[in-house]
Amino acid sequence: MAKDMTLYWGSGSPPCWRVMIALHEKGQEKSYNSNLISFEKKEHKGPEVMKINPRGQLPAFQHGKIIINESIGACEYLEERFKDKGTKLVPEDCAEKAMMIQRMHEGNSLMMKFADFAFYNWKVPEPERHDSALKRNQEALTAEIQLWEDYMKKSNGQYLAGKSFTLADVVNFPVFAMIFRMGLCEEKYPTLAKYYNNLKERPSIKSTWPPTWDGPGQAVLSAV
Ligand SMILES: N[C@@H](CCC(=O)N[C@@H](CS)C(=O)NCC(=O)O)C(=O)O
Repeated sequence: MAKDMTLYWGSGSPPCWRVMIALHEKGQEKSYNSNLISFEKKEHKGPEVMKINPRGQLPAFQHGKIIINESIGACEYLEERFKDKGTKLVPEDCAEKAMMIQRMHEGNSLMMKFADFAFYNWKVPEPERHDSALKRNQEALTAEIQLWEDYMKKSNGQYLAGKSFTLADVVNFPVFAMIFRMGLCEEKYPTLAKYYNNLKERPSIKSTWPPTWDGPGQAVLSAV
């Protein structure tokens, strides 16, 4: 049967990975055309992707005539569209649902602080760099990660929001996986490390693990 879902994705991109995890959790792993795109070759700026996502960004996701490219939106769409299939990713209970929504969107803050820190050396030309800015970015990221460590202590390192695996985990696990890969110290953040090590064995996560992540990443976060 022809597949009516298509995902263009890039290896190691947390926004792409979260959509893949959602597809797998909702039992749709065999129901979509999976197109791995090379960032290095700038394929994300090619006509196929631009037709779906005019920003030339990944993920680019289409289901029939519906296009939904924003990764968190695509995850929410999949949960809604395949409500009765696979894992239920949104809790019934109102308070648990509120916590899930809160944690899901709070992940943006983690992503932004990670980007400010990690991209500073890569994007700012050397003569324009200041130690004070580097220090400020590092302190902001450390405080942010400590906040998540404290959240996780309350849930004993199991899931980000409540007693079960939810959209909060779908959206944020790829970000934690990326920061541990980039050298975040497991001993310093033991509860987050427990969360990361438990979930990396989950079938939806294991089977969608970024293919370019076979070796260790650049250890830029060891000081955080
Ligand atoms: N808001 C988007 C962000 C997507 C995004 O930033 N994708 C990056 C890869 S992680 C990308 O395609 N970057 C290439 C570019 O912006 O040209 C989402 O979450 O879906």
